[in-house]
Amino acid sequence: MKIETITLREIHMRLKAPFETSFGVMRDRRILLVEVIADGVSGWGEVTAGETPSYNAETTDTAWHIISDFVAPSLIGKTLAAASEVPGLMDCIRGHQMAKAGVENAIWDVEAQQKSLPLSKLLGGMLEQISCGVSLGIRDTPCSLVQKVEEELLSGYQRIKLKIKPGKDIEFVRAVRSNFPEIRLSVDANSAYRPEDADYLKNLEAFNLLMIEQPLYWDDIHAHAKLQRSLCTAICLDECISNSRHALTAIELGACRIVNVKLGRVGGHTEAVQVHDICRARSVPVWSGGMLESGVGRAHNIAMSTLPGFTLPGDVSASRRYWDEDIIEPEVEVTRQGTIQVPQTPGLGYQVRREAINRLTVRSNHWNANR
Ligand code: OSB
Ligand code: MG
Repeated sequence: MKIETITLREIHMRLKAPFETSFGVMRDRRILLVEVIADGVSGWGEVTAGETPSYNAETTDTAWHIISDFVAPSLIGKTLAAASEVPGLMDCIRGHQMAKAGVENAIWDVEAQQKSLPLSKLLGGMLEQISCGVSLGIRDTPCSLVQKVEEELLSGYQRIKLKIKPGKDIEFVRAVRSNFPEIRLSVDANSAYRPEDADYLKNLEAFNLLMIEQPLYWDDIHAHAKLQRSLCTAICLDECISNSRHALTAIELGACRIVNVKLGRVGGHTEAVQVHDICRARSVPVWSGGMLESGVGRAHNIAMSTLPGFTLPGDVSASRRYWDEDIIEPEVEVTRQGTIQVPQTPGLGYQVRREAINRLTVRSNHWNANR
């Protein structure tokens, strides 16, 4: 396939409700969308960077810069046999996985359509429905958190993840666990604790958690290995894993027993499949994280979640939990059983709503091979 045009757009979308994590509050999303046309076929990808460099080092603006000045110029006009060749063409760009993933994933959408395959099948996925959980932001009181959990359980979600930070942790988890003794429950600290908190974190062991996600430094696998030795509860790494070598390191050092796979964080579908394969070969379960994506990023997460190692419910939930109006149709819906039906039509399997995207666009950049 020949990369004929690349279009980069920034769209603004307001979340239905603010989402609070240990690193801050997210409400007004500035999302980059990438459209690639190759051999006349249009494919879409989403950059999952945040507005601030607080989850990892990337932001909407760094991704704009890296795509505009390096990624798009290195791909425009190139002829590829497959989307899996894209990482090789971007070898000379260090880091910036989220920027690169937005572009690479659009090319995976193109390849799937060219081959008349659902993207899930092209990636090697088997599942026709995936299991869904929800990630709940930090709240003011344990009581309001319990109410929110109840609402999500009534919708069918199979696993509840609570965001925590020091002081907004034990009492909140205790309240949820005592009201719902049987549910699959996990917590995510987004790096809010320090190795000295190891004894304090042991207080969480009373709540039969499925996992504790990324308790320590965003970039320190060794610190997590030491902590995992002192905890019975499984640690799941998110921020620490930027590629499949990190996943291997973390597993071999005993830094985690579960891995969160995020397409943006690891640089796209090609690397995500490799993370999956390394974990699966070592019987380490994986699941799809989320980054408050629009429908485009969500559709990519759904396709990835069909690989056989995705044995735990992901943070992949219904469009309506995030947006008054999503940019794909149909919107992503979750069944009463807490599953998403994987589309079986070619490519992403959802239509991109161009008129909505045009309305939400605040700036764009365009590359054309013939100009
Ligand atoms: O750590 O998983 C995380 C959102 C923004 C940044 C980091 C994280 C999250 C979530 C939300 O947990 C998951 C979602 O519902 O998209
Ligand atoms: Mg996380």
